[in-house]
Amino acid sequence: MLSQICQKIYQKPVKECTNEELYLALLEMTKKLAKEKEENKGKKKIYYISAEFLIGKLLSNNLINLGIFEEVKKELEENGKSIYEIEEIEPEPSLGNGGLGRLAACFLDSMASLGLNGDGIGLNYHMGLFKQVFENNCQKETANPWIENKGWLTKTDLTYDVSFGNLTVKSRLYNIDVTGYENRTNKLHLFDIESADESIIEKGGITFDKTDIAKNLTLFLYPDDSDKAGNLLRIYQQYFMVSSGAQYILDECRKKGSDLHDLADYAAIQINDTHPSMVIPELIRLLTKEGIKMDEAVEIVTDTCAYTNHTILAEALEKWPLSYLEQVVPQLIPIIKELDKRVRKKFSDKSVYIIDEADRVHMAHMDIHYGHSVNGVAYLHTEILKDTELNNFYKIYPEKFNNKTNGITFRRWLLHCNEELTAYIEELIGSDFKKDADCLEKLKSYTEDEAVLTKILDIKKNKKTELKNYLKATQNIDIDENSIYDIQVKRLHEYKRQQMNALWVIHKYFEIKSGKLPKTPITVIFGAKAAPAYVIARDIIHLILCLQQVINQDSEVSPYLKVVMVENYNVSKAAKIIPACDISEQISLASKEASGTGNMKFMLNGAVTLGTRDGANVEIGELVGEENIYFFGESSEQVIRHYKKSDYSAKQYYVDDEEIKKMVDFIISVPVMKAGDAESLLRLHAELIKKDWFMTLLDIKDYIRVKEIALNDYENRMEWARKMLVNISKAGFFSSDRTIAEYNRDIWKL
Ligand code: 26V
Repeated sequence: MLSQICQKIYQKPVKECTNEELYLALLEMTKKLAKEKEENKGKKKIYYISAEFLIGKLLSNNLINLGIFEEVKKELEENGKSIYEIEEIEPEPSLGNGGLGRLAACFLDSMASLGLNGDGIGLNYHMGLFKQVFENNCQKETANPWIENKGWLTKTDLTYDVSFGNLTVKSRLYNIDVTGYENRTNKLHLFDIESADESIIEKGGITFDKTDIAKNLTLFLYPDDSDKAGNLLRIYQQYFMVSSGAQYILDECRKKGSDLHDLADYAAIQINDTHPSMVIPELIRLLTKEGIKMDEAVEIVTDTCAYTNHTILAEALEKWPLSYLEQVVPQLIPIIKELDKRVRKKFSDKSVYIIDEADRVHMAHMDIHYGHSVNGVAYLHTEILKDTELNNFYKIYPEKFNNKTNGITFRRWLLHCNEELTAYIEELIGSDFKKDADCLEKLKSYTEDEAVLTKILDIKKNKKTELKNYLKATQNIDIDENSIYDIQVKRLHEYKRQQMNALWVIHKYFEIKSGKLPKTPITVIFGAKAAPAYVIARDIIHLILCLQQVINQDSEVSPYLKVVMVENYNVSKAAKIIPACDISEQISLASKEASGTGNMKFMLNGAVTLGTRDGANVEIGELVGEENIYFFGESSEQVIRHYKKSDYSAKQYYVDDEEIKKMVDFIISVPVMKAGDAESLLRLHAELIKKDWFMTLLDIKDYIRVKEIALNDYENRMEWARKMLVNISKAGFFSSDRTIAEYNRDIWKL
């Protein structure tokens, strides 16, 4: 197939083509095949509207979903070419920050794979999330362009006007095909502003005039919002997305025969966190413009929209000052005020008002009152929403609340990233698990089979060697494939507690220095980006990079302990790192991680979790059993109590415990200060002692204790392999196919 295309485009055989030429040929071929599977049947469609779709590279995934990956790989091999080298050419679209955006991408894959009529709606950021480089042991941000003349994006003729208080802009629709696994093709609709101008970005960097909306609107994902101009720009982006999306949805439904009174029979709109919340007042505005009365418009929109909450962190729940909204979207103000008035008329409890006493608009409150469903993303998370954070809403609308535990697409996070494990699983239990993830349970019957356990260990070893080679080639770091790979990769946030893992590294360093050597060497691997304006997060990255330098250069310690901070952690790096992991670090402060999805990817690839009873870790624990997971630390109830009583004092732990004091003080010790920047290290040191809002010192001792048990257990290779196999066999529940089937059953009803 490929050879014909190469002949046609380049008039030469595959073996004479460059990798770049082959990439473009495969791109064209894939797009054509995807188009043939395009369907738009079914009266009702789910529109998943989200500010982020962290889709990552698409080539291999599309080939897998179209069922031609093996064939193409073979044809390339026969011509002396490698699909793995070709996929490196594809630029990576980083249209998301982390879990929330990657979840949206997994959901699109599952909707198409289940044959659901479902599209994504978002923004066509030209740069996406910044590219991270390390300089002087610090994170530096650079621009990350991904759009090329020839790529996955298809420009359409569809344009809309979007009006703001001070200007009207033209939005244009671009599409990306979403191929389902041996199923239909759906679409990701990305809106862009016609007048975007990349030349306003400072060369190589990520700074630009934040006030020049007509030029900057879609340049970056979540530009720095540490100042007013940044916040206003976010509101511009959000409204641009929802207004374009709402016009598109209404047009499409009308074309299918809707008279708009029956919109909810044609459209289900899932609001992914509060970033798209303005879609509610915008739809009401558009419907009333069409002559529908306010009461009915409110009812129609409520029946159509549903809201997913992805965090309980108060600082992450969006509350826009009314004055900002008045400036950017004055046309929505009468509607938002009317919605708030209706709430005030019905309820006396001020905590459920949309506009608070400080004249801030609580976006989530609007979603809950004027959507028909509110869901959390893991069992524990939903319970906490109901019991504490959103309890006042739960009391009003118990029937709206439901849980949808997150999931991941096995096509990317097993079939694509771990072909060897996939092939072996297929050899053992057949290929049904690719479409019905629960079939992985069949692996349970092999937990006593030493040949199978040995093979599982062999595959892991191969993946570890591949990662070793990759890190050598990309960062010139040497690690030992025979060491234990202990991995924490995710966004950098204090609540995720990378700083606790760093303190553990310090603890191990002391042990080794004092002659207490680990039986098997340990490689601690981190990967994380910090939001540019998040100072303490940057300080934590700085500390890890300093530890990497100090420890790896210490010949007494480095044969037993290594630290690696992977540069520019993103989706394609995740695909290389996750299959190589032995111990999966999921150590957030209990109650703070809504779900986590990395935890699921690691488990599926045979890593054993070391974690707190937080987010979906709780469900992982229930599935695999206590003997196949390492839990530590205080429970979410205990943590919530500490916050309520304000009785946690980091200082007390620091003063009372010699060992803790020694670990924390190492941050400002001579060798670390020599490797790094004193201001940053002193700030982090002080933060840990004086504030430590996410209670690192509360759990550090138990973390050290339980991690030691895990490291010891690793020595019994067969026992460990059994744990790995149990984890893989129980991962089926975390397929996003299951999650999406539940959304459809309970919320969308397609
Ligand atoms: C956003 C922000 C922005 C301002 C600074 C602090 C802060 C802290 C957290 C967030 C997270 C926003 C929402 C989010 O990404 N949630 C993630 O969603 C994943 C998919 O449901 C879930 O697995 C993660 O646990 C959750 O953190």
